Amino acid sequence: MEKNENDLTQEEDSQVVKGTTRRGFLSTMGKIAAAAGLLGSGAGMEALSGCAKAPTSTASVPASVAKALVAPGKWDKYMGFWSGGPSGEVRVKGIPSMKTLLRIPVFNNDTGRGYGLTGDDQSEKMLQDAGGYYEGDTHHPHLSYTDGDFNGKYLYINDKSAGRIARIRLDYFQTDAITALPNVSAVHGLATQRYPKTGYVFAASEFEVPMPNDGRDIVPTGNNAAQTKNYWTLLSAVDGETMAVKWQVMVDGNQDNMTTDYKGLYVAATCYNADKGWNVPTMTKPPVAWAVFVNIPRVEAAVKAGKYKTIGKSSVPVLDGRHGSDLTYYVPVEKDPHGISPTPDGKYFVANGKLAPKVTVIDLEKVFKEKNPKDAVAAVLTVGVGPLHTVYDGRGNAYTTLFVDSQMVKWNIEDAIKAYNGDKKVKPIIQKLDVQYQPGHNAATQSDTNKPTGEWLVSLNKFSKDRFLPVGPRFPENDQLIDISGHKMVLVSDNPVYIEPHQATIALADRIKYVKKVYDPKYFANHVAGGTEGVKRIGPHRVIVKLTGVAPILTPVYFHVKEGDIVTVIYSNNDSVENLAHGFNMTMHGKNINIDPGETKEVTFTADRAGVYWYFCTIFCHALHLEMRGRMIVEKVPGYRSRPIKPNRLSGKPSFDERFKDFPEVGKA
Ligand code: RUQ
Ligand code: CUA
Repeated sequence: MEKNENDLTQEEDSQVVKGTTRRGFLSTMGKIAAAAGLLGSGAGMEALSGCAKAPTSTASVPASVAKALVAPGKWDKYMGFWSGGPSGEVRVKGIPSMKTLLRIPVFNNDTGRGYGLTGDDQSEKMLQDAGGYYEGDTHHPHLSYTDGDFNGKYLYINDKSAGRIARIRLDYFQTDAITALPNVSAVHGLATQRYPKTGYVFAASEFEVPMPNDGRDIVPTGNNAAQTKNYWTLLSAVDGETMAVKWQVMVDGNQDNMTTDYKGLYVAATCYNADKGWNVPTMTKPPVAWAVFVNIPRVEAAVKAGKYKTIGKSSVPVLDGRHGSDLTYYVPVEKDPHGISPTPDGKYFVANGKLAPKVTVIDLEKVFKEKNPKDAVAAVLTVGVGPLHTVYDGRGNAYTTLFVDSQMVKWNIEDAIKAYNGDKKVKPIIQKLDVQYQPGHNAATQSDTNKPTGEWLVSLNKFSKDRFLPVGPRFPENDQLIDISGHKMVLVSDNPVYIEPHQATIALADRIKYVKKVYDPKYFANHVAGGTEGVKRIGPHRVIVKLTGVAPILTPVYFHVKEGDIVTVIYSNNDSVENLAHGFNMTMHGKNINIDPGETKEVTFTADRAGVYWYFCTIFCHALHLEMRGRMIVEKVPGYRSRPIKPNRLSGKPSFDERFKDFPEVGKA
């Protein structure tokens, strides 16, 4: 990273400790925390502020900090959905407390939740059917809509690592569908139709590839312009209910982020790398790229009229939306625009310049109408260096992250338009607030709807640097909570986060209205009723074990199989009590699942070594939770070549490399 004004020298650092720089925030926070009773003693105070003496108790708790405290037993007003980057998951948070409520596995393997390759059969199959990858890169979570506001049914998320999108049901908060898109290699931007409802889920593919990508268009001499000229990206539309791919539009450039309007007419994607470069100099050379608008009704009409092609083995209609098509409209934006989002009044899209210190306001009344797309630009405003994403408070103001400047800038949309039109009196920029450090996305309460509440803003900072106790070379990121209810933004809290959220979306908790706390067993065709448990051989090497859990009783407590049997355990949690989950772990077979109350799950493994293997409950469910266990007895089969015991399991050799030579021996440090 280049050094910027927010990187502190040692001298500045000591000033911070004394509270004499603008970074005196640290010690201010200490006073606040002490006054709020968050720190038990002067010693705690010392750790936070670096002051030897505890401050006097005259400091009062700022209203913003007090407002963000959610007392024990109380609930947050908002529910936020965070992506997890290469962790492949989605996280659910309470806002303003910033407490993480749940992690939802999506494109990953999660041994805690028993999801994926080492988990239950259904999630493993879902990932297998969508390409067979057990990792993903989640960036952009978007909720489903009715009439421009969240309807609480679904959350959708992209996978940048394999051209997939997934859906999470918001009754059970679990991933229920993954769609692999044809002809694309990476989905970055994702957006849901806001009106009249979702409707379509749109996916913007980022990395250009030959179409189809089957070995054609490969120039033997390696990376060169002649080769990349034949690469393309597609903007895909998926039905949000059936998760079927409906159509794809080929566009120019490579797509980045995307968004939809509040009338159901347009989806637009920003583009960087307008000239199809293949390395940093060639990708960043063009001074202007664009936001490409796709006209949804026109595409639908073209599909109906059969004006499309198909690519390779896929039967999905692909329409040509490259320059010159009447399906698309390319609005120029300086320089390599990144984030794009609709103002809540439905009038504009704001595109953020990334490599230009500017935001571009695009008038939605003028797209597809002005002959020259340049004339659809309502304003260009210089905001600061590295603008990436913009959100709104519903009072006419926008908040843009400045990655390089490490700031959040608040600006007024109509004033920006007036200034652009020559009004010298207006000052569109209201405030710049330092954030710690390098923000990517931001998220504000209900900002993604036509009913923003303008209460809280979160800055999703990519670097935390000096903000937390050191934990080795892997730093947490820093999500900062900011009060935006007043004229000025006020920083309220720092929150360390694990790798690596991109976007978040924050809904009033009452919008997420279908939440269920137990499963109804009748939805499971394979439900195991009490009294029907048992072992059944259904083939020479195929065994089904029906199991039930009712805390703390597991039935059966043992079963016999033969070496080489493929065993499927069907486990019904027959506790119908809220919050009473069981786990099922088959020792030394690499499988663990969770079964929530009322739920039935299946897990399949090969009993490939004779012996006794205990299975046990992995969720602390009862005072006799430890006793909730049983045995799988695997009988020897003469001639069967069992799974070998790996030698390193006996030697327990530590991993070792040169860097540990410096590590002090215990007692000698
Ligand atoms: S995009 S900040 Cu996917 Cu901005 Cu990450
Ligand atoms: Cu069931 Cu622990």
